[in-house]
Amino acid sequence: MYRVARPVLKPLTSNLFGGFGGPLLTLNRSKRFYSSKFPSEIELDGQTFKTDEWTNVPPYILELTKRQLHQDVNHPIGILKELVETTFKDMGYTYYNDFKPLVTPFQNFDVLGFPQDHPGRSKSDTYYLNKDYLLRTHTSAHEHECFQECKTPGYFITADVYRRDEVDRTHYPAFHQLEGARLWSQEDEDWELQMLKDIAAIPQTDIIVEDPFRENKTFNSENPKQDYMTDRQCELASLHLKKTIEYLVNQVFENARISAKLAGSTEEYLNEPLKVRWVEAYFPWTSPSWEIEVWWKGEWLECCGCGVVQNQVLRNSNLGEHKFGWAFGIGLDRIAMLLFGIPDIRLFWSLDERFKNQFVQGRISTFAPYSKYPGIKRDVSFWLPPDSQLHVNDVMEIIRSKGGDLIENVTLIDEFLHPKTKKTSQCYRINYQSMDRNLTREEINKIQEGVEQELIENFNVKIR
Ligand code: FA5
Ligand code: MG
Repeated sequence: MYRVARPVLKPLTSNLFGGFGGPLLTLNRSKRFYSSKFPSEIELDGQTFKTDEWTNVPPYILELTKRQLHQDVNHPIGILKELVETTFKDMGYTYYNDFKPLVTPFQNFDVLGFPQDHPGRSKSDTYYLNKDYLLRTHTSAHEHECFQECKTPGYFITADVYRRDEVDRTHYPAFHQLEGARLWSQEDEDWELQMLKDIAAIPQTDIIVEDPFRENKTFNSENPKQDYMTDRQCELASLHLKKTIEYLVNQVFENARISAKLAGSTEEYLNEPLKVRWVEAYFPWTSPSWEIEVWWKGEWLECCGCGVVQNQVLRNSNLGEHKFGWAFGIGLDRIAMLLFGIPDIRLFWSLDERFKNQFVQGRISTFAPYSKYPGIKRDVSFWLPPDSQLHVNDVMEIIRSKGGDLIENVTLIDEFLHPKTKKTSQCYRINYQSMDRNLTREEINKIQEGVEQELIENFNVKIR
């Protein structure tokens, strides 16, 4: 989501956008929406926050902040995190796992150079407790403090992150990221020798790498080197970054392969060499920047954004003029879905013993579905008032708030503008399905009524 600034004034079209987050109806933040329902104070981690016109974090999201799945060594997310940490043991990294999800807009956006009008800052994309506090949307929110505090050449951060987003099999409003970073100093006379040594220390892999941006093609006018670095510094930092991520990806996916084979799987992909490719990207706090994609079971999977850290971030962290290095942020949930064969991202949050008992520390095992319960499909259709502030993510949120994890996915299936009245009509299809039991018509009817009521009260829609 932070790779490209999304268009700001997008007419509502069907919900078929790639990337993370639906279309934006408007970014007008002066108008209040969906905030009348919040109490005057909310509590998180024993702290009290006065709500204001920015408040949009519902109680069920605050509950999720207590789960800390990455700290559970017997949970797929925790197992994956440990696998990465073990991989980089003794290679100069400090591990941070305890950062609380509450951060300031300064930490999440300002210090990283997000422009004021970046869509990521809006209430439609981010959960705010109030104008001064939000739930971090990425682990990069802690780069600033880690750069200040870290005593080793590099660090890794694992944490839960939160985004208002679509509702489907691969999107959940809470997920996990692992951030890595590493620095060198221009003041170190032997910086080049040190970097070459550090690069050589990363174990070789058999992974097939497609990278049109290697060595002397590391940067260009579209994806530039920063002026304060020499060409060589930028090239070597980029090479160390890419080799580090390739090694990480290799260890994770090779481990998954070994486990799958041990479990008796004979699928064809298990014998193909692992393949990755690098594509150019943009993040406000790195330059040059890339993303890595992994070829897995016939598809390119985007799993990590990265780049050479912008000097301004390091200077803001009191590191002076002469440090340089890289950072990356990898999403853990989608990788864990592939590794453990987990078909729906909701399952990570399941408290059902039949889920939890399948996983143990240090092992990548394949999830055995305990049942497949039938789903129920329902539509919600309504007319929007003419100057509506309703964002697709607001509808998603209301449905998620009312239906919880019974919501398998939600799609905007129809939308049109009435030529005479100039009113817009929208229809959302909700698929209800439980991971662990059968649903009753009565409970679904109750949720549907609740969703409609909420839409009427908060957005003045007319149900059709
Ligand atoms: C970021 O969040 C940047 N902070 C990454 C970064 C760090 C860049 C350091 C440069 C330097 P992005 O929004 O693309 O970037 O998310 C990174 C990864 O998180 C994605 O590749 C994806 O694997 C995962 N991810 C993003 N959104 C979701 C989501 N809604 N559900 C599950 N995984 C997600
Ligand atoms: Mg991305």
